[in-house]
Amino acid sequence: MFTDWQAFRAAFLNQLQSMHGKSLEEASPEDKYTALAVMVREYISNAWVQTNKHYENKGEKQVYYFSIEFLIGRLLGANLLNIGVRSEWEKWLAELGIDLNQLENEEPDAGLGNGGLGRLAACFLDSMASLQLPCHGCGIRYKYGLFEQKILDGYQVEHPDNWLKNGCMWEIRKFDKAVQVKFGGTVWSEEKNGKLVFHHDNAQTVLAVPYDIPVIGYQNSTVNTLRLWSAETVQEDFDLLAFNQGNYVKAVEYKYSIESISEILYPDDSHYEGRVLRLKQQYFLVSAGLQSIVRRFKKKHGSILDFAEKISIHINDTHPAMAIPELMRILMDEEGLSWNEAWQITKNTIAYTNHTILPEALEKWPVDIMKSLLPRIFMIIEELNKQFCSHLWSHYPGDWQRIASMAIIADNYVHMAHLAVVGSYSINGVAKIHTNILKQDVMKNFYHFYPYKFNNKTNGITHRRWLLKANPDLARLITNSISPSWIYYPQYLSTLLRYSEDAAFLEALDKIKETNKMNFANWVHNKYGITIDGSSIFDVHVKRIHAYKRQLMNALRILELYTRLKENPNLEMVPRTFIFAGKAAPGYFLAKRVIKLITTLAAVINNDSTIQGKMKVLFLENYSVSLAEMIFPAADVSEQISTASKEASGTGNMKFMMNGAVTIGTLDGANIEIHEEVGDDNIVIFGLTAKEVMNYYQNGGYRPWELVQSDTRLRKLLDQLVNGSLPVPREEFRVLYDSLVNSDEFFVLKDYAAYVEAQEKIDMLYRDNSRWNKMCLSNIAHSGKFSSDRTISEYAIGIWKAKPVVIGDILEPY
Ligand code: GPW
Repeated sequence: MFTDWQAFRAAFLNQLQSMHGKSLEEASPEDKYTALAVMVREYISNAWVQTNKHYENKGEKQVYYFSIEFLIGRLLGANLLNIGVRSEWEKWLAELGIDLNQLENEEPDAGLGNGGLGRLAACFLDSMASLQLPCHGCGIRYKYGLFEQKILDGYQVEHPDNWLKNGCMWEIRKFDKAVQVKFGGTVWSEEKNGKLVFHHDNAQTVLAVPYDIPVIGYQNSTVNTLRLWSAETVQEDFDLLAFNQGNYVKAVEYKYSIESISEILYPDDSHYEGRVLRLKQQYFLVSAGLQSIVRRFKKKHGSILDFAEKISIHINDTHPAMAIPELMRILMDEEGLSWNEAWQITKNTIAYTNHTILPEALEKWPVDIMKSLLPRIFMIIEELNKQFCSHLWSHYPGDWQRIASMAIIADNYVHMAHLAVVGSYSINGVAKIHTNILKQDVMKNFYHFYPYKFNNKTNGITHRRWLLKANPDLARLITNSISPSWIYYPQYLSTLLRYSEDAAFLEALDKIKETNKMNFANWVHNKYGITIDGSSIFDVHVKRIHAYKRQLMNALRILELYTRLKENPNLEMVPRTFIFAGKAAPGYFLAKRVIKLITTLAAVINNDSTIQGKMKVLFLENYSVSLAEMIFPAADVSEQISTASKEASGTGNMKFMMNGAVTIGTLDGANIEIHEEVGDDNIVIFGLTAKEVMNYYQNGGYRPWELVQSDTRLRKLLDQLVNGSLPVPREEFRVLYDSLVNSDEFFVLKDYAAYVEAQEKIDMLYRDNSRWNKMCLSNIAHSGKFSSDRTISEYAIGIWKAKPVVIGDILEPY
């Protein structure tokens, strides 16, 4: 710890000089950012080493969280906060004429994820370290993160996200810990001393090099590790090709083909694409991760037979499900265990979280692709499938239909969710309703067979990043009112309820929201030149653009409101600012058209002076973790309007709630549990229930065209999409129109009237300022349940059987 400003100043200036050869006056903001990041790194380096030592010496169970995505965002601010020096250093920097916020903005926003699934993994890491749990992340170091979104002429345009171009300040390359991963080739076996020995010939070998990123716990000296793997050529392979055969160009091509494995993050969210490179990424991650875990385990422990007692491997959805056959392979082919020994260990080591019931997101890989890319892995899956099916046969003799519906390999595909269920000891959904749908519907046959494996773990978010860091004024008000205990025990937020009738407190809450909204409005003005009314309702819909999330329903209601306002300029309404942000997968045509519809509405409405600024529409470019951190604190209304049953949980809903926004939402995902917490008076719920939706899917009976025929208001509204009244070519929105009128798979039209009514209720509630403030307070006070600390404690106790390891007070600068 620096004793005073002088010491801090000397260290900072010294860092600038030694890293960049510059004085304070000469240094650029980026120079200052990197200097500060190095100071943080040095500050925690001892604790990082000590944490690993403790874990090795204590011999407590270790958990590895495997995820194809970690949407960690910027780390400087969060790290300073968790170390516990943020306010002090901020003050000291200010005395040097430096704005810490500005330095934080120099950091590239690590976008190694698409949306909820990847951000959940990042929130989990923060909670694991803050709860002093020996849990680590295992992922891929994509050279290019999720594309950068620009809006050009109202359309989404994708640009590569070269986030590593100036290096990453947090990673440490560990070349000595590299491992080899094999693809292709042929596998053959021979019997030796009564055992089958497998040989893998002519495989392509890829070098997996780990880069470690520290994960710093909240003021507790725990520094865990996020290990990200990068693909490189084995040097000798490259040399052999290039020099021995004199084929330099071929050698370079070869190098690129290998490195392509960790080149880009696939931009699909809740949708899989059966691309070979994606399969390669998945196997690369699990093989590298498992090899390094087994190696480390063997260094410290006696018998590999104890593996499952000492290690849990958690797979974040099915993307890392090949961890199951890969662990089998390592245990049998490399450690010499029998099939049965390996199987006992594997199925007691792996735990699986399912994040969706959307059929288009359930992964399945063509048998022929898997067979040729991963011959040994496919063999193991085939054997697993054989044994599982015969096991099923003995339980359900003659019930072919049931067995076919549960097989791991069926119709020439490997069904990854089936593999994950069979090969793990725990399967969890991410919100109560989602787990119930898994048990009763999507995985009901599996639930019948393995009832003991299924459990629920409702998602959460880290309140440190999403409240303490993102909304410092609100955090201060809370701390001053109820003590800082909520930071360690977020459930204590409920003690805020004693201020429900306290006018001064509610006033303070109101002021903070007002300030956050003004700051946000200023930022919008500077960036887009658009003026928004800080006293209007900030109605926010931010998330991936997806048909089931129904941004289209919101857009339709905006169009209708605007039309009504044009007809009646004196329409009674609280002015509203509709704020959208989110990326569409580059190949998702309908989602991209929805963006164009929103930007078109924005262009028309924002430039129409006749409506006296009562409405504004914004589509903010490039939704990312750092943009999200600005938006949530400024939101009044949280749009959570997915078709019931489709959103497994949602986590944005929790971030809004924690920042005092009121939810307008369907009874879907975690909205249901938010509703349970805050009660009817503090949330606006509307629309079909999951039961009703699923009943329509199973039994039919919803005919959108009939609804449109019988409802003049809907017909008029939909006509506006295609009758030339919007300033776009006439056919521009025909696809949206058709998707609604012909099938309306996501019940936009069916829920529309209820949605409009719910929005009118919001308008009415907002007019009663003191009532609204109480609603905000209730949401904040009940948000403790949705801290990922609660979620991770439940995983640790209920699934991993992992215990905290106390490191002691050793955070030291040098
Ligand atoms: F399809 N989710 C996501 F299940 O963000 F794999 N990306 C994905 O690819 C999938 C799920 C997958 C989301 C869910 O849509 C969301 O409801 C949930 O809150 C989040 O995962 C975290 O559990």
